Amino acid sequence: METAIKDAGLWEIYRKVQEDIPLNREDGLRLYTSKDIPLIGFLANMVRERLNGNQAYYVYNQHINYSNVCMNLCKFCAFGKEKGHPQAYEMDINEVVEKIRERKDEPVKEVHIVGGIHPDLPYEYYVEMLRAIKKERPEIHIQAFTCVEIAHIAAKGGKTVADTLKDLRDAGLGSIPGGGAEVFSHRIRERLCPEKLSGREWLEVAKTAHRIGIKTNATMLYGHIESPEEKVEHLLALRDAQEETGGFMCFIPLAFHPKNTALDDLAPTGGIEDLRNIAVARLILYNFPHIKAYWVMLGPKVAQIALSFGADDLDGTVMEEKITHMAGGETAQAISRSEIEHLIRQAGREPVERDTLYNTV
Ligand code: V47
Repeated sequence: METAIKDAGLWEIYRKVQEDIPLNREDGLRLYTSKDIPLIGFLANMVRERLNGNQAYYVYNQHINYSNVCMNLCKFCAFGKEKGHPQAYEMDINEVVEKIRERKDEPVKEVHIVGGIHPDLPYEYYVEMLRAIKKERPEIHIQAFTCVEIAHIAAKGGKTVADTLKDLRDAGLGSIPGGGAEVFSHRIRERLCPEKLSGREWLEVAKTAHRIGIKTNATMLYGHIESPEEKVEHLLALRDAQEETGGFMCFIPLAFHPKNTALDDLAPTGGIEDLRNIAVARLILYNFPHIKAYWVMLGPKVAQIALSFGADDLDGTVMEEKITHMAGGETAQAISRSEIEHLIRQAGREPVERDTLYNTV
């Protein structure tokens, strides 16, 4: 093994991994350009097992997308629609609560709620939505509104991000999902999502949440026009933010799905690319407790293999996912608890059902 690692030019990285020394930009670039995927997986697995042993987590959750109306219309997104578009929709609060009620006899621990950047929904809509969900199902953890939505909600209310987060928390917000980070690079944002919150602003919202005690996740959308340098910069910026606040729970590399988007001439990601992005994230983000292989985007088979390439979490049962499926995702809409546990056991890992904050259920 040691000879293979030396021959692959990964010796220095192996030594750092063994000694728990943070990898630097050059290491990141080497990992993104090396052809030795099994060895990169081996290195990432060392970190994964040091942090999470043999455990692989999943959560019994439910997704609700309250509206797809969006002013940003990012080029990589097939979900967002302009107001007035025939496929545009928005749910009123009763409809959102009805979605919660439909699953009330199931042991759902988390509801994951995201939507577009809606031009007219008022501040109170978001606050009331959380309150109404908590009234219907007080014990459920609400993971809602990406950092991009939080900044938008704050602007709607004429409030600071910190005050908005406090209002949302008082109404029932438990934590914040990792969406909207995309790739922080100016070049990418200019070309793909010029209307969106900048990378710096996204990080500022996340850190503000952490400072008032709200945990968040982080993502990176890969497989479009990004370069290895831009991905490494993205990961290092997240790592630095985590050094400051410690408020990130989990990092999720998101595999770009091109169908029905303005980038539909691009090919979907391959399995090797998916596994590499999981592994490099695990290796660079030493201070992130968890790396999620989101089965909805990776497909259950690649997600299962990812459990040996740095990932320790498969997300959850999900139910009714729209963002990936509108972009041509062919995975199922939901997966049962026994199917997830089977995937995990077959990978030689021990399934652990968790709540959103990674407490064992
Ligand atoms: O922000 C949009 C991405 C994100 C496409 O925090 C696309 O645990 C692929 O962030 N192909 C939303 N991706 C989803 C998300 C998420 C999902 C699951 C768990 C968590 C978590 C977060 O989806 C968006 C964007 O980056 N996205 N369009 C597409 N065509």
